[in-house]
Amino acid sequence: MRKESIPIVELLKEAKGSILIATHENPDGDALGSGMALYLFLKKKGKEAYIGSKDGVPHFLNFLPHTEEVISLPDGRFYDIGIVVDSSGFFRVGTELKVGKKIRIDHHVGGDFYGRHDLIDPKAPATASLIYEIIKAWDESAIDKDIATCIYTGLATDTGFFKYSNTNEYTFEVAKRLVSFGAEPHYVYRMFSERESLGKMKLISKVLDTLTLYENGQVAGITILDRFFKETGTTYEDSEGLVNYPRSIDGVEVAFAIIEKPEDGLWKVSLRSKLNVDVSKIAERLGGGGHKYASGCKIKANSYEEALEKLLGSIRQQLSMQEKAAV
Ligand SMILES: [Mn+2]
Repeated sequence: MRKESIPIVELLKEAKGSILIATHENPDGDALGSGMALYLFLKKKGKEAYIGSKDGVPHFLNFLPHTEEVISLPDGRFYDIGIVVDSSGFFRVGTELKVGKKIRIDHHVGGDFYGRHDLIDPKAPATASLIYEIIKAWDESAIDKDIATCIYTGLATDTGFFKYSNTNEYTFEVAKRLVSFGAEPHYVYRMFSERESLGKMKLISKVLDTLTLYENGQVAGITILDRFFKETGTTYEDSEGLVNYPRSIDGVEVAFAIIEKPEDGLWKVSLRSKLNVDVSKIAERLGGGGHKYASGCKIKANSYEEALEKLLGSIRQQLSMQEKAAV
């Protein structure tokens, strides 16, 4: 458990002006859960706080309390303090923001640093657990059912509901506290995981048809073409989490999903590792980033084949480097 003082707490306690909390584009459970929890807490403390997301609130997170208050970014306003959560930098917001002081709260390795008020801990299971530490260091008694639900959602979703390697004693300690403050594990699971549309199921069916193994079965990938969304009446946010299907295959070490984004002229890649391969290195070589077990990048390419070849090239490089290091 964290013992040292947290500089961001002192800064926020003294803050007089407006504070914008921004999530990364296409927010996941940790980004929005963390952001909402900090937003609700700061408002409770009498601060002029706002929360914004470039892509609004996805369907699978619209059960979080007060999400109707999320601002669609950019909104053209100036904020005295900007806090980006669960992101390796403000560029991950996906749009330009006008903010005075910049602060980052995150658990990704590397990324941009804005000064001593940043709170970055790659050992934290989720950004949500860092938000919990901030609130605990300030006034834990302010955690009500709504705030607990938001933090719990970040922690639960980033750990695959307490299955991934970032699940440890500390993860459960925080989860236990949150449940004691009113978070309901079964409710969060049901709302997050069991409200899929028929279209999403049809999308999964199409996507699983593309499943391919590479490198003697060590690598598995799926492809999500833009037309799949159109044919099934789904949208980009429905692709969230599909990369877990290739990862679940026996013998696979690296899983990826490659998603066509024609409006941006690029291919978005999500990477997952099962045990030993560091997929953050694979993503970094292609201009992206992340953690050892989960990372992502965007590839500019003229064709699917070109994008796939670039991706596989970086994957092969990582596999052979790690094989050599293991000898
Ligand atoms: Mn996260």
